[in-house]
Amino acid sequence: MGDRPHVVVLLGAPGAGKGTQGMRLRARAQIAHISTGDLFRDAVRIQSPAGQRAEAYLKSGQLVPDQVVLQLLEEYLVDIETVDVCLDGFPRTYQQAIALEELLFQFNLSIALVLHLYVADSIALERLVDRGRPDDTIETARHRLKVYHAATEPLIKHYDEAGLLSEVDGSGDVEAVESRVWDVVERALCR
Ligand code: B4P
Repeated sequence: MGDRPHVVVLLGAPGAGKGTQGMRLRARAQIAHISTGDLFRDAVRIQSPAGQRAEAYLKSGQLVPDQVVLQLLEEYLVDIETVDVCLDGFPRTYQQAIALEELLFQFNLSIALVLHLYVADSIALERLVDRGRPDDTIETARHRLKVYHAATEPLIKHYDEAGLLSEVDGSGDVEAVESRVWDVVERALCR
């Protein structure tokens, strides 16, 4: 790939710490951080058409339909041509993974690393409930974990078979996780 920008995908359950570590990576590696969760929360706040379509899904802990996710993402992915990018919370379904591969192909890019941040459900639930965002009630958080296991977890095997997967333990304090994440990213991006 020569000097082409790198694409890093952060995969993990809700509460695994993808957002937390994505922000740290942005600061540490001068890498663009695109969080689909953040994009949707902003879209809901300003009540854009995508936000109006996504609102009920976010509230109930369902995945936003693939078509809406892809429409929203398209305008943000223009950056991908020029800088290294960390995708946080995308892809979350097999269809999204295929759409991402097609998009990267158009830009002559490919995924450098899929980092699976894993934690036990009990830890994820505790973190989410402690955070207390509107979609962090115990019922919604449990449902989001269920959706994760059904729709997103199969991507781990998909990326493992593609030789792109690295597993990182997301338990412990934020700094300890950051250091494990950095070890893997540093190697993948040859920093
Ligand atoms: P996201 O915004 O992606 O939310 P998340 O999975 O809950 O968060 P994350 O894993 O990033 O946890 P965080 O670091 O914040 O998605 C929200 C919703 O958006 C989804 O349910 C879905 O409806 C929709 N959506 C998003 N992307 C989509 C897509 N591609 N397709 C369809 N729908 C989509 O950490 C959680 C808490 O733990 C924080 O309070 C943090 O401070 C704490 N924490 C983190 N690391 C810690 C550590 N090491 N120790 C202690 N606490 C820690």
